[in-house]
Amino acid sequence: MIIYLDGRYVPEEEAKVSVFDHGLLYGDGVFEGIRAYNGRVFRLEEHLERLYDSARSIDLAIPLSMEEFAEVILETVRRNNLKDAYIRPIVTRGKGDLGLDPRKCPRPTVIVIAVEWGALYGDLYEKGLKAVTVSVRRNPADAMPPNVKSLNYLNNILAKIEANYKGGDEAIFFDTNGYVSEGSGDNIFVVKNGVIITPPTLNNLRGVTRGVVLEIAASLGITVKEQNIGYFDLYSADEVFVTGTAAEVAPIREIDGRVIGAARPGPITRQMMAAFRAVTEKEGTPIYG
Ligand code: PXG
Repeated sequence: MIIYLDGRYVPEEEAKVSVFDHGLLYGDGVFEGIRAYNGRVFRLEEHLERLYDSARSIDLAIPLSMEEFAEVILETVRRNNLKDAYIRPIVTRGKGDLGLDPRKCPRPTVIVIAVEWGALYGDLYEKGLKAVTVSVRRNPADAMPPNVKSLNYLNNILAKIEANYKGGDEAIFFDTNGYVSEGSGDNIFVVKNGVIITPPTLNNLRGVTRGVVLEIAASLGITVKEQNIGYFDLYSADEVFVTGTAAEVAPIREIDGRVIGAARPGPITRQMMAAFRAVTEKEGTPIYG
C-alpha cells in the first residue's frame, strides 16, 4: 500500500507521523471520506470544498491548492491501482510541543490513504438496519460544530459504543434541544405520506451523499422538507434511511424496537438506493484518464 505523506508517496511501513503531531495529541485536524467507483472519484470537488471549509473554520491553512490536492488524491489511487476505493485525506495541525497552542505547529501534516472498498453493510441493504437512539447528544454547533469534519470524532465514537451495547447497527443522535441530528457516520431521512423529511444542517454534518439524495428527489419530483424532527417522527415514519459515503443509501427497519413501515426497505427508499447507484455509476472524476 502506498500512502501520500507530506509531498511523498511512500510504502505504508514508512508512512510515520510524529508523536508530537497535534492530530494525535489533540485531534487537531480535519479529514474527508471519499469513494471511487469504477475508476472515477465521486464528487471530488464537493469533498475538497468541505475539507477546505472545515480547515478554514479551525484556522488551519492547507499547504496545497485545491487543484494540487485533487491531483494528490488521484495519484494516490493510481499508485495503488484501485478502481473502487475509499479515500481518506487528512490534514493535521502538524508537529508541535505538548502544549495545545497551534502556533507551536509550523507545518500541517498532509496524508492521503486509499484502500480497496465494497459495500459497508452487506445484506443489510436488503434487510434494513436496526438503529437505536443514544443518550449522548451531538456536539452543539456553538461548541464543536458538526460541520467541522474534525479528527476529534469522540462524540461519534461514544454514540457508536452506545449503539454497540444496545445491539444497534447504527446510532441515532439527538441534539441538545431534543431534535434528531444524524447517525454516528451518516445523515438521516424519514419518509411520511410520500414526503421526504431531513433535519437542516446546523446540528449535523452537511453530507455530500445527503446533497446527492436531495438532487435525486428533486429530479424524481419527490417533495423534500428540511425541517427539525423528533422522536415521534422517527417512530411513526413510513420509511427511514441513512446516507453517507461509506453507508451510501441504507434502509432502517427498526428504531428502539419500533418496527418502521413494513420492516423492509420501503418504495421511496428503494427508489433512492437505485437512483443513487445509477448516479455513482455514471459520474465522477476519471482517475486513469
Ligand atoms: N455525518 C457524519 C457525522 C459523518 O461522519 C456523514 C454524516 C455523511 O457524509 P457524506 O459526505 O459522506 O455523505 C459522515 C461521513 C464510518 C465513517 O466509519 C463514516 C463517515 C466518516 C468517517 C467514518 O462509518 N461518514
